[in-house]
Amino acid sequence: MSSRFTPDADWLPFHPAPSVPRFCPPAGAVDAHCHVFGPGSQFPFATERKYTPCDASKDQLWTLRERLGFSRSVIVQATCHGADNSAMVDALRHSNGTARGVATVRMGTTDEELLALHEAGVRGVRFNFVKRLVDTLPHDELESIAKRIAPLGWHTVIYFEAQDLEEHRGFFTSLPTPIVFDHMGRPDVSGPVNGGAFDDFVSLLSDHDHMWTKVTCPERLSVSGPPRYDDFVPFAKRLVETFPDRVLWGTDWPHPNLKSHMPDDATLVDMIPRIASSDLLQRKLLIDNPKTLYWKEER
Ligand code: 0GY
Repeated sequence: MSSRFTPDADWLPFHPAPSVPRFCPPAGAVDAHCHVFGPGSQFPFATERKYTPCDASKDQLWTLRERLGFSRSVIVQATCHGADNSAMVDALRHSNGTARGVATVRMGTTDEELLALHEAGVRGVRFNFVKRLVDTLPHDELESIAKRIAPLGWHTVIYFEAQDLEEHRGFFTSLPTPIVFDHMGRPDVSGPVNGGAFDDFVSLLSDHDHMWTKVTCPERLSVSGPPRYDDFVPFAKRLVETFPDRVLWGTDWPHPNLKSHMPDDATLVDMIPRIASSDLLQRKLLIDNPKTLYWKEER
């Protein structure tokens, strides 16, 4: 069935045939940040969305995962689906326990709906402060959502941009759950890795041991660009080495909103040994840490 949605004119589709990475992830490795889009014919995109993507189905995600050498996925609700988590939940339900999810929840979400999300494999909510993606909800609404999901043992995933840290810092520190920041808090990786604005993000994590970060998105953050994304490396490496038990890695497939290039996903996997240089760091990043948040029952 063809989608009734036409992707934005400047939308770059994901790489059609990624290479096999040179780096071989350890058995049980988790891609802890990826999305599914639609298919739009089955799971319509939200009316309030800020972009219309191409379809990127669960089956395409599983194919990519196998090609890259990963065993498990964490599917993060993307803003193009608003608070309708059906596509993500459908993927979880068809994953045979190999995927967990992060949902978008609203004030109107009932307790029964939260329990159904949990039963499907959701283990977190996502709060998004990136203005080009969403009309952000007020802090007090988000706070009451966080209070409701805390008893389920969930965490809060936060997507914000580095220049907005001061505005939201008090809110972040007030939340009652573990917090996971997307994409290292989106630093300017053309700036200094030590002694500049990035220190503020590092201090936030140093001061709060319930805060975690994803060391993701060289393809989004790098100024020096593909295929090596050299400028991204020292930032991710600093976080992996400073907070080895509080970092997660993911592909960000199918890479929403990239306007300059679309990565071969294997080049992203090949960055792992450059940011996590020992077997131990790689094991924590790819297996132990995601287990702590998403497959707690196995810890
Ligand atoms: C990402 C990044 C982006 C988009 C979304 O939910 C989303 O729409 O997350 C972005 O455009 O920076 O994490 O995939």
